[in-house]
Amino acid sequence: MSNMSAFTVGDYLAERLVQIGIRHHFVVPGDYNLILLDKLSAHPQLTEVGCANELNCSMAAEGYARAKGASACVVTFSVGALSAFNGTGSAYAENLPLILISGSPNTNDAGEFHILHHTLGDHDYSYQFEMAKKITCCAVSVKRAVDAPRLIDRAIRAALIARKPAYIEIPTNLSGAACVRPGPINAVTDPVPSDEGALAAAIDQAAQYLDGKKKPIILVGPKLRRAGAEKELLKLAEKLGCSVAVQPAAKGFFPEDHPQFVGIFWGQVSTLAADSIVHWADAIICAGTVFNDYSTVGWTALPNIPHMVAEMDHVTFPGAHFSRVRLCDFLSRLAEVVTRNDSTMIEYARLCPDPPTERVPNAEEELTRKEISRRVQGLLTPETSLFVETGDSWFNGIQLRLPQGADFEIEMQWGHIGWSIPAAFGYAMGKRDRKIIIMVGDGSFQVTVQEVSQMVRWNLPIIILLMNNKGYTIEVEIHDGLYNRIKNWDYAKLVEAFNSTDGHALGLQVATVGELAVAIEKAQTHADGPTLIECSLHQDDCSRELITWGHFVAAANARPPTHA
Ligand code: TPU
Ligand code: MG
Repeated sequence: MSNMSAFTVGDYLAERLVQIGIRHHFVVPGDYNLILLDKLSAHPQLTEVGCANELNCSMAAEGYARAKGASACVVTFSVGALSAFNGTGSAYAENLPLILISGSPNTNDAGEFHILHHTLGDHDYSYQFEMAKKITCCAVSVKRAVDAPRLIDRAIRAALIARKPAYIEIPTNLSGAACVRPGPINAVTDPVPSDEGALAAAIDQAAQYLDGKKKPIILVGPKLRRAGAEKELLKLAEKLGCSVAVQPAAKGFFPEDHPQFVGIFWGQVSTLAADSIVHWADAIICAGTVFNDYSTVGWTALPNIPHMVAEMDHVTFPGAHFSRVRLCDFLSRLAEVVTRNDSTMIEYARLCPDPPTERVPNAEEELTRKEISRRVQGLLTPETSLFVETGDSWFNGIQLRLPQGADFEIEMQWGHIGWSIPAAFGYAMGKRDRKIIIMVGDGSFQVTVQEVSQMVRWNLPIIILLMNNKGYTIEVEIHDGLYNRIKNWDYAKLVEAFNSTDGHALGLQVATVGELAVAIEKAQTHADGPTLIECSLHQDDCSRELITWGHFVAAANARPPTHA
């Protein structure tokens, strides 16, 4: 067999990616990764998806991991990888196993003290690997083909177990080097089971914690889905019969049409009075929660009673900690031992707000944020996946009522403006049957707009609702200055520029209630490409929640140093 047809390092990697369920790999080519790209795309089950730049490429992979459970982003050395680190950071913050793969210099160059293109111009080529270690759960740098299987398997396994990104660096002259074939994939994918002793002890402790408590409540956080524990949580909730509040980044992880759903809990900007019932409770079962400055509204909404926190692989109580307890095992075992206590539901029925009365405006009225939300609400079906971007879109999206089956995607921990465009594109490649809607602000859209061209290229009927309030309004509400004003664009025309001679993007501009209605109708029938609806809004037309939240986050940012 000639060396060209032998099984190679690149083939090994391709096979492993396919075995963990990846069907698309997101790429930007460069001479350090070209051979690797040839090998990956030669795999019959892998489809190469080109992106316009590496920032977007990494964010597209981040979105694909949301849809498929794992993803791969393949870039060239330094000029590519350093941009892709941003989406990798997002995957770390958002608990998604994104495999970042970078080509790197020929193995001979370091020893020969060559100066190479795309590098810092020094003789040390280890810096990218060292940087990658900080933003992944496992970084490996292949130096010899013989090490590749072991290192590739180690990185992929670490990512899947930790639900974090991993980094694999492969020199340009090793991707095509001969390599052994992979063994069974179970060795890479088998989960680490709970420790039986720790699990049993944690369940005992939980029973003790709940003993004598009269008003238990469940609070669901963003790590619940990443741990694959949504069903188990539902089982526990129904057994206990208590109220279930959800953190903003976990919206949709507990069905919003369920009678026990009591709203999104984030302090003063909570929906459906979730804050009142959380504050009334005397025991909080936290499942996959993240209390950061945003979800606690500038530290004003931390639960102030001792609570237990079940994390992806451990549980912490006031006074006790148990490692190697998987969230799904803990929740389903707890469901078997708890006794029903629906006191928080009885109280919630007393205090929950009545549904708001809806005003239907006339067609000729000026378009408002409220009207856009009303229209998006009407678009939501069980097949919808709604992406909401950093900005007032977070607050508008969180207010919506999700029907059963509708999916809600938000990147609240990393909070990179522009994330929603490439992430929704990547997600769409992984889940072609979903009806995808993006709510995004003008400032965010300007960051990653190029990836609309991939939606055009792949004929994806994604609906983009662009809230054009002509500025960085979320920043205005935190701290205003001239820097929050941005150049206005003709967004509708811009997306149609991506069509060139063969695309089908539709760009529409609306400024009245009636125009929005017509545009939405057009978008719904436009099946062979994306539709962008540019919604013209008054600069000050923003949600009550954004103003309140911005006020408290600004106060948290402005705390003077406690140590001189
Ligand atoms: O609805 P609105 O006007 O708040 O949204 P828009 O227009 O998208 O503005 C977002 C403004 C914004 C900035 C500039 N939100 N957060 N930032 C800070 C920021 C800067 N750079 C990145 C990559 N991410 C950020 N979150
Ligand atoms: Mg804006």
